[in-house]
Amino acid sequence: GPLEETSLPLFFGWFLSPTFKDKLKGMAEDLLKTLGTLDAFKKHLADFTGEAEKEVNLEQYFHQTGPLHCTTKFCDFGKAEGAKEYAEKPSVKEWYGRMTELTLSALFITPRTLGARVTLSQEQLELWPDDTKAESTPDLPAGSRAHVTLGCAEGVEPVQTGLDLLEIIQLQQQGQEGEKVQDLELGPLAYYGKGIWVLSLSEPSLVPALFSSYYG
Ligand code: 2AM
Repeated sequence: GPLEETSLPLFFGWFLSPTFKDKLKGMAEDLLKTLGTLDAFKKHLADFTGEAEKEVNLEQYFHQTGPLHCTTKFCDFGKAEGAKEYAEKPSVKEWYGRMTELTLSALFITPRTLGARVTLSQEQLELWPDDTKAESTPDLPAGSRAHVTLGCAEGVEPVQTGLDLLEIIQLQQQGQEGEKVQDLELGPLAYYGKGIWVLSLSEPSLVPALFSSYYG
């Protein structure tokens, strides 16, 4: 019936606690501010502008709306493959409405997205969907895509953040460490080419988050 048809959310995920949300946004703003001043960034400005001469204000380049979260399963109100199966998983039912602590291990910036990489614990991996093998990168460990979208460039959909992160992890798995640019306050900053910048957090940030769902 109609109730059943509308019972699945847009997505399931971990929603960051409001207090930490501001801290994380502050970290990202600081990084954007610093990156914009670096000669190394200016050298590769064309990655962002398409033409080397143009200026870019990184602090106004990315936009974010809605609650900060780490998507576990995109359900699209039931239209996404595996949505119903995911909602019925015992681990999903067990964890629903409960808090966990997410580990943020890096911040990344690309010409498309700004995000934080989330390193999942074994327990948290139980909430990761099984269908990730269907993704374009089956050789990466489960949960590689876990992230928080902190912003998207004009015209870019948030789904892109996870794809950008997968690209970064794939480069790292291939043995690329990126070109080390500088040690920032929070850790080393590296450039991976094609406008990809990664700040590895020397001390991972622990974020309280609530496992729940979003109906939009
Ligand atoms: P995000 O997880 O990178 O932020 C609503 O659109 C939410 O679901 C967003 O948070 C978005 O990206 C995520 N999302 C949208 N489409 C998706 C897809 N095909 N696969 C995984 N996550 C998706």
